[in-house]
Amino acid sequence: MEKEKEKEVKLMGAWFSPYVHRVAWVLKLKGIQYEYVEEKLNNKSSLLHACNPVYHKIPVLLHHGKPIAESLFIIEYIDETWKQNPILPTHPYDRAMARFWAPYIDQTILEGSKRALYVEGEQLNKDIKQVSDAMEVLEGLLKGKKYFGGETTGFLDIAFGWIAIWLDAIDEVSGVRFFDPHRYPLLHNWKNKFREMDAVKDSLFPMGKLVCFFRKYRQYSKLRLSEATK
Ligand SMILES: N[C@@H](CCC(=O)N[C@@H](CS)C(=O)NCC(=O)O)C(=O)O
Repeated sequence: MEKEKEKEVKLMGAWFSPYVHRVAWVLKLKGIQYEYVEEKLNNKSSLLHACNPVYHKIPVLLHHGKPIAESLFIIEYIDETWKQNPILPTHPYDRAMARFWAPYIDQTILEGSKRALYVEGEQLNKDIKQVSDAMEVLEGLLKGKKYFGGETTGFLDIAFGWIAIWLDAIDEVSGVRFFDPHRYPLLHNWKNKFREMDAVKDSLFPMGKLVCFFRKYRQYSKLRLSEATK
């Protein structure tokens, strides 16, 4: 019966998306079987438009045909639906903090470092400062802990996991060193441990593929930006 229920899970995503991988990591950590559907973001399917009519973005999780959008909400939904290997902290205070920091890091580090791939001048300096301030926050959150979740990985480890994989590729393509291991030694240790987790190890792809993707993204975004400012 339980197995039948598990088969009803579908994840719509794109291979390069950190938001999608974090959902896939949770599904793997909990041992939930699911079907993965790769979306073409330059030619989105009618299913994606129907499932996420507000943002039209991936990831979308379908459970028994019901769509859920936004990666952090999807993770909470999975955690509440399948109780094994809990992801969210148990204490209400820790849960509130996890819910506070996860979107903050998306808005600061994820969006800021991605933008640094194509902006220049004052905006680039602003983004570098925004990312490095938030990296300091992360280093602080790890003080006295093995993982963001404490002794084991939890919601914030999953939410920040992309940093352990994507940021090196962004550094290489942007030419900005966002992740300096000497400046963030705790984060550096955490990164190595995170990449070694079974659920994560299985989903790693060659760094060259991501670097190539970001090079194209950089060219495309620079072109769009220059056309918009003409
Ligand atoms: N806040 C969203 C962000 C998702 C997101 O930005 N997805 C990107 C791919 S990495 C997307 O679908 N972009 C398509 C678009 O913007 O049209 C989440 O956490 O799920």
